[in-house]
Amino acid sequence: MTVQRRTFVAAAALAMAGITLPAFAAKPLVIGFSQVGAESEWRTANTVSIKDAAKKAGVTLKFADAQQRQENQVKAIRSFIAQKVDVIAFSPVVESGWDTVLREAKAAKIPVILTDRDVNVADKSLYVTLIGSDFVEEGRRAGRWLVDYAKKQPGKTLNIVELQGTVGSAPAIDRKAGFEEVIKGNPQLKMLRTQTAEFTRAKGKEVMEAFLKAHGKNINVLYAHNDDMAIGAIQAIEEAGLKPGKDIVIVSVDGVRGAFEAMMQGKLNVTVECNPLLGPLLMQTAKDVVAGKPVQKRLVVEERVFPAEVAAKEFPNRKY
Ligand code: GYE
Repeated sequence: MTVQRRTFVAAAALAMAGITLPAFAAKPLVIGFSQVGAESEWRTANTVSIKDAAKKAGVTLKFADAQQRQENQVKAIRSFIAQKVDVIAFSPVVESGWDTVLREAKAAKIPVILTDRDVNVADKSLYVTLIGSDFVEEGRRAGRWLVDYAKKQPGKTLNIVELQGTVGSAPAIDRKAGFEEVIKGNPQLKMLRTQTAEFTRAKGKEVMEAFLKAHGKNINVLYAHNDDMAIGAIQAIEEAGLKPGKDIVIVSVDGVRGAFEAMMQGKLNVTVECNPLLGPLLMQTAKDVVAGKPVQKRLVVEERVFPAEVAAKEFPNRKY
């Protein structure tokens, strides 16, 4: 007899005797979660949200940090399969290269939920759903803010430098595409340089230093795919003797506390929100999937744009 069957028989016998088993006798749901890493304030908030939500939902969470490396994520997923977890969830560091390992999960009949970032697989049945933001829209929002800003100074050309996120990651690809779509054909907006800084402060500073060395005062705008890279770049701009937020207008994405602090100091002009608090929705979705309930293929979270003018008012409400 299987353990579950034995539990059932025992519970049935007790029920007949008028005794019900306490709720904690039910087997807790086990989720294996492979996180990208700890590259940004956003990521830290995302990890805290997932761990807290698991605790609150009575879910056993097996958490693995991939340190921004796909091979570590593949290893973690294989180990979750070997451990026969109920659900595998992960935030894929890059979009491509997932077919094989996801087929292995499917063969083991373990449902896969994507959080935050998308994968590029031909067979969409390899995952149940993707919970996260619309990164193309975030890029468009950043672009629209800049188009409006440019309108206020007609005739002036604005030279842009761009700090991209991790090469091959969904947010880097999509935020670039959304931004380009909006600024395309605008005679005032010119892309001078674009390069990855891997979503980190240290790299943001380093790459901005190189941009400044090459183009100096010709740079009018910085578009950073996340706040951390913008914050690193702010340091580089200050060290070069320029005023971030004034000499160089800065547009970034995420809306973390660090960005609000920078806006309140007048060093960052706008941040496009990206919500990292995906934990509660992940737990609920995992429970629904295991219970056999239908879930939507795409669950998108609500987000806003925060220009510097509203930073001080909004700061106390920020949860990450
Ligand atoms: O914007 C960035 C993080 O995937 C949305 O990853 C996430 C991005 C986020 O490193 O700060």
